[in-house]
Amino acid sequence: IDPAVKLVEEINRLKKEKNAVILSHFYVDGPLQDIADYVGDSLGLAQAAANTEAEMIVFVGVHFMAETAKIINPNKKVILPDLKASCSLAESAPADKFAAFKAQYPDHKVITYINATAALKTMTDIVCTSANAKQIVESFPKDQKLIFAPDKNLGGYINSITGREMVLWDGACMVHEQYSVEKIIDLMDKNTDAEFIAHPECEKPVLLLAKHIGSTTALLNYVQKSEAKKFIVATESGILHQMTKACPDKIFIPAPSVDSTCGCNDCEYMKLNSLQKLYICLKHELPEVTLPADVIEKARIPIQRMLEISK
Ligand code: CIZ
Repeated sequence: IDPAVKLVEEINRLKKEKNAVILSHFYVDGPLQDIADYVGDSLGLAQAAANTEAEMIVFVGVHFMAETAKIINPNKKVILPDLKASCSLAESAPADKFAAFKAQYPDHKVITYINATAALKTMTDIVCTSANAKQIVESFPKDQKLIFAPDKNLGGYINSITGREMVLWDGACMVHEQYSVEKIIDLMDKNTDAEFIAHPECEKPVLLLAKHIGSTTALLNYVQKSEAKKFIVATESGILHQMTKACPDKIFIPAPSVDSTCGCNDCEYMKLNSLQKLYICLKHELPEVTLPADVIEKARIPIQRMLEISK
């Protein structure tokens, strides 16, 4: 890219020229959140994708999110800045292995966390996000047997608050599995005025320490409501950008990981996005997310069911 190119200006110009909408996830870097038409969590972004009148969707997040936007909008062009922006949760549940797993439970319905491939969604009764997982699970009668995939930590947490005994697929998010209980306790001891808040993708010992557990949107709402002035936050560090914007006078400390040298609070896939890549992607309308028509047709059903329930 010519260093003289003013990226933000150019991105905004191209977006207008091409009638595109930019949807950014809470976990991408601050400037990529600030340039978006809509910034949010997977549920909000799926809703925004369902409601947009733009001709092209630029998804600044990870691949499964762009796939979801494509499934909802099969006739629109959906592009994302880096096709390699994957998700450890989505990768943890390959479709063939999941099909064999599901076959062992023929009388179970399948709830799939949105952090999954389109192929997995074709084998699903309903999709959920962390913002609506409890509501989606409770939309089934109590005696309905359920499989929850792919996040065992979120599934286990929902089991614990609903009293259900969903069968859990053995998947996890590599960012949320990295937190160190010992270091969090140490940090809490040193910051007794701070509240520790955590995302339900964290492991149970971490969740047991938390004053509040919730999706990114729920955590963001919580820090605005709480009287506390300081928070230790156990989720991907991108959300701190919105928290700081919403509460400039409060202090947000990223929860420490087991290996503090690895920058584990960052999702390496989310962080593949950059303003440069966004500019190139908009300019050349590449890379594009495409899916076979039969996958779109089958995967749309459980996503639409979720959107109906979450209106
Ligand atoms: O649902 C999402 O977007 C994710 C990955 C986390 C959250 O809680 O928002």
